[in-house]
Parts: sequence; C-alpha cells; structure tokens
Amino acid sequence: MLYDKKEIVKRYEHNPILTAEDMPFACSGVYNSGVIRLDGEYLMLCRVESIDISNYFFVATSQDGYHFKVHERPIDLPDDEEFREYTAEMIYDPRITPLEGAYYICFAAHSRHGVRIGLIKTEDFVKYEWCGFLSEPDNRNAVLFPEKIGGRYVRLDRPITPGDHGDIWISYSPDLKYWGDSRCVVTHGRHGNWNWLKIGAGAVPIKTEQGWLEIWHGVHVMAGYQYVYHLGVMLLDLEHPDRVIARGRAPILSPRELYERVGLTSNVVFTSGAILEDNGEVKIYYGGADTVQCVATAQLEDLIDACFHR
Ligand code: BMA
Repeated sequence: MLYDKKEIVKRYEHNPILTAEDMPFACSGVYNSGVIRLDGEYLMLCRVESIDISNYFFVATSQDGYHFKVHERPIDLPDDEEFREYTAEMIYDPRITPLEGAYYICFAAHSRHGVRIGLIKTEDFVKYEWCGFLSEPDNRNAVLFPEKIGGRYVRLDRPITPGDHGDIWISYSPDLKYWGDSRCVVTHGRHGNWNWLKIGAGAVPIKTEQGWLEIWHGVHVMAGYQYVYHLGVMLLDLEHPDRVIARGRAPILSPRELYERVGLTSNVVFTSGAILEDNGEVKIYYGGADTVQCVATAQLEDLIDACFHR
C-alpha cells in the first residue's frame, strides 16, 4: 500500500525531554514512562535504568508536559517476600490508570520465573499499596481501562505465544484480583508486515465518542535479528472492548531520529502513556531506543481517522 505523506504524529522539536543526564544518580537510561494529569500538573512515572542495569521508578512532574523535574529518590517498592521473588531481575514499563479516585500502576516484573504483571495502587504518589500480581508468566504490556465496563474491571495484556509471537488479549475482573473471560482481541500481522512478530498494548486506552482509542506497539524483525518497534492505533468498542472497530494498517510512528535509532536497544519507539488535552491534542509519551524519554503530539481526530483509513 502507498500512504499519504502527511505526518499525523509530530515529534517535539526538543526531544528527548528526559535523558540519563537529568537523573540524580548515574543512569544508563530513562524511557517508556507512564504519564497522567494530576492536580493541574503532568506526572510521569519514569522507568529508570541504573548503570548496573537495575531498574527503578522515579516520579517527575511538569507544568507544561514537556519540561519535567525528576524527584531525588525512586518510589518505595513493596518490601515483601513475594514481591522480591518475582521482581528479582527487573521491573519496567509502568503504565498509570486513573480509576475510581486512585491511580493504578501496571508494570512488568521479571525474575527467574519469567515475566508477570504487577499492580500497585496510590492516591498521591507518596504512599504506595501493593495489590499483587495479575498474571502468571509470560505476560506483560498490561493496561487497565480507566473505568469499569459492564460492571467489571478490564485490562489488555500480551501473553507470549510460541515462536516469540505475541497478541493483545483482554481479561475481566470483579475486584482487580481474580481475572477471567480472557480472549484474544488482536493478532500480530502476517509475515513481513511491520507488526508480524508481536504486538502489545501501549498507552492506557483513551475514551472517545467513537470507541476506546488504543495506541499499541508492533514489532518486526530485520535481517533476522534486528527488532524494530513501531506504534500503531486501533479503536475498540466502548461497551465490548474485545471487539475491534478499526485498526490502522500502517504505523503512526516508527524509528527515524537518531535518539530512536541508536541506544541501549536500537530502533525502538515504545509508549506507556498518552494524554488527551481539552483542545483535542494527544500527547504521546514514548521511549526512544530504550534510552531516552520523548514526546510527540497528534490530533485526536487524526488518530481516529488513522484507525479507519491509514
Ligand atoms: C519490550 C519491552 C520494552 C522495550 C522493548 C524494546 O519487550 O521490554 O520495555 O522497550 O522490548 O526493547
């Protein structure tokens, strides 16, 4: 297919907005951060990698969504045996969902057992409550919807299937603890496509009149070994979010700039959060090359249109 040259997603001209130099400790990267609006400010929960490749979550705040100030210390993580056992290797990709007056952080937890989804609750980003693991291994890229649908909590996630493939699944819960009615929502593309290897949920779904807008990632492999991460869009039914209304055929953002092409992992754009502004602009926060934090903007109507026509 051939596509219009119009860029619907515009990179911020001063990207990246956070780098290792902005951190209060020696770090190798800050990227794939979750973002929300809180009390008139932008609050980012940053995925931070220390120089020994251990992981932390740091809060950063901003008045304008572009200039962030990072807190001096990482957030306190649960100090219990189960948490330590299943997060022993890495924690990463925090995604924040405002829900029923609190904030829920889904993240990936890596250990010798594989990767699982963890859930932390906070009301103020000062005190954090451990809610437990939502899945068995291997599963990650979890996003909670910002409201109950049909009386139940809903999440998207990405279990790994044979051959390192992965599709986006949905599950439902009455209490955020017990999950079920799981089913596959979208599968990876046909071989050779930009999302042929695996796909995963990205930003927390944005509610629109036409449906839930989901910005997701798709992966293809170049030359047999080089993974390339792109961003795409799709619309899910408001009342039955397991039904896909439309899914853009082409990516909305692909690695192009040096800060997306060169880093700890080359050729990656990866989102964990987006914010819809009152004027219809969507700020898409994304990690560049698993090293730096970036932001780009798009018009909501263009993203919805891309689901149908791109
Ligand atoms: C995914 C996740 C992301 C990362 C991406 C590219 O599987 O681990 O955190 O940005 O790979 O390396």
